[in-house]
Amino acid sequence: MMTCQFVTPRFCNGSVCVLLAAVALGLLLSRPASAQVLDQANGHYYDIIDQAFHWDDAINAAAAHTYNGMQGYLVTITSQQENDFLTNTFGDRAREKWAGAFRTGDGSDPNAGWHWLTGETWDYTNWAPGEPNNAGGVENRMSLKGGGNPLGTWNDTSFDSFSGYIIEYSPTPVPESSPAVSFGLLLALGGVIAACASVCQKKAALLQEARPEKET
Ligand SMILES: [Ca+2]
Repeated sequence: MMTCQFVTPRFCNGSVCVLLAAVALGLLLSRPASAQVLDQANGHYYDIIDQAFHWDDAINAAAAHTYNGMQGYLVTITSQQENDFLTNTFGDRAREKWAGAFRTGDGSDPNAGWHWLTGETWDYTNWAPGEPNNAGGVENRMSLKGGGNPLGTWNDTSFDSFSGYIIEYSPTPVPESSPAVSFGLLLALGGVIAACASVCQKKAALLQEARPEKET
């Protein structure tokens, strides 16, 4: 009897095993290859990742990529030329992909308070019709809009949505201590402190409940 290294022998032997192995290999080979592409206009390289992350996690995932000594970061789209390059290069794969943009403020004006993670100037936008709308009062991150909208248009969405992302690599250093980045870090730090305080309060309450009454 043939054995199969891909699934347990109980469910797999003979021709079934060969078929499943071929399917597994086909799925592996059909995955889009990761490949950096050069935008001749600005000298930057780009890559696109379909695996979905929360926005905050996508920042770290992008930073874990390197190419020719350049560290990746979530794409910053600062011109019509760059936006067109991305949509022409990646086509529909560019839909619902994170970019490195976030909004500060209370969101009463969804167009106000946007920043690039790199600290680059926010003076180009390509919002989809009706966006940004801060739907539900929770949309303060930016991703490329999904199907049913013009390709390459933008949407504000919640940071805890799941999306793939586009990586950008720049041969020149990305500013690391710009006001926008510092503010973003302060926001993140504030969130961590608030979360820790909440956990500490809950632990204190549990300890209080668990503490036996003093004998009198
Ligand atoms: Ca929106």
